Amino acid sequence: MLFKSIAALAAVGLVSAQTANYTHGAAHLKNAVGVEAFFTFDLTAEGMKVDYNATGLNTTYAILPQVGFEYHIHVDAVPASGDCMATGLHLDPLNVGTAKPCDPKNLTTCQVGDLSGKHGNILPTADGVIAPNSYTDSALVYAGPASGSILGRSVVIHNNGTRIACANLIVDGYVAPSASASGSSPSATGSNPPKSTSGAVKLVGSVALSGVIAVMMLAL
Ligand SMILES: *[C@@H]1O[C@H](CO)[C@@H](O)[C@H](O)[C@H]1NC(C)=O
Ligand SMILES: *[C@@H]1O[C@H](CO)[C@@H](O)[C@H](O)[C@H]1NC(C)=O
Ligand SMILES: *[C@@H]1O[C@H](CO)[C@@H](O)[C@H](O)[C@H]1NC(C)=O
Ligand SMILES: *[C@@H]1O[C@H](CO)[C@@H](O)[C@H](O)[C@H]1NC(C)=O
Ligand SMILES: *[C@@H]1O[C@H](CO)[C@@H](O)[C@H](O)[C@H]1NC(C)=O
Ligand SMILES: [Cu+2]
Repeated sequence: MLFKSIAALAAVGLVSAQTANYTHGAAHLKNAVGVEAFFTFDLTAEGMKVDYNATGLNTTYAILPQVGFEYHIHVDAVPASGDCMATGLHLDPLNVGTAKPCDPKNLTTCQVGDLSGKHGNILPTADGVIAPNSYTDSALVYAGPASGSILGRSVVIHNNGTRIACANLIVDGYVAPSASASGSSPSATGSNPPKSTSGAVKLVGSVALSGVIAVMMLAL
């Protein structure tokens, strides 16, 4: 029993030790009719720096050109089929929901994944170009899979609600847990409350080492 719980702690710690070092991720969206967008996510001392640019968001798409396009981090990865509808809801580990619109002046009203709600819609020029731009968002983290991190997620662009392009957020060094590893799936957040394991996952670094040592000692 003791061994089991220490082993579990060590496993959690190991996951955190691996995730603690992630600093760079990127999503490259491309759809069948010429929309192409790049988003990069770089961890800095100030928070997550998001850089982006896009082409092809022209009048073919701009149902509401004056409003531009919404985009979000969605909880689930894009399946092999490329179906953006399969990416689930916005990343929302604090369960803010969408009943009230996101007020960028009061971030507690915004879902973590609602990037356009917090930072504004992307507004293309008449020829469909989004010039390179960036901002820093400290709500975005590369922490453990159950903590609302952006590991294993996707980026989706909408046109007046309709999902027009999506891509996985590929994080350097991160390999998504296999489908069989149930319970630690990145899709665990969404609009649901964070899983009860999320507190444990926040025990990072030192716990990993002490847990490993404890297991090694017990195993002797
Ligand atoms: C994380 O970074 C530290 C310091 O650079 C390094 O020693 C460690 O091996 C890295 N861990 C992983 C899992 O890459
Ligand atoms: C919109 O972009 C697509 C893809 O680049 C292009 O084929 C089309 O001609 C463009 N339409 C306009 C009105 O610029
Ligand atoms: C758009 O972003 C990608 C990825 O960061 C970059 O390689 C590319 O040069 C950027 N395009 C422009 C026009 O800046
Ligand atoms: C921010 O939004 C929350 C949730 O709706 C609300 O309780 C709080 O009063 C708001 N704060 C400000 C300063 O408006
Ligand atoms: C935008 O979406 C809303 C809600 O679905 C819909 O009522 C409206 O007609 C759409 N606007 C356009 C210009 O298609
Ligand atoms: Cu979305």
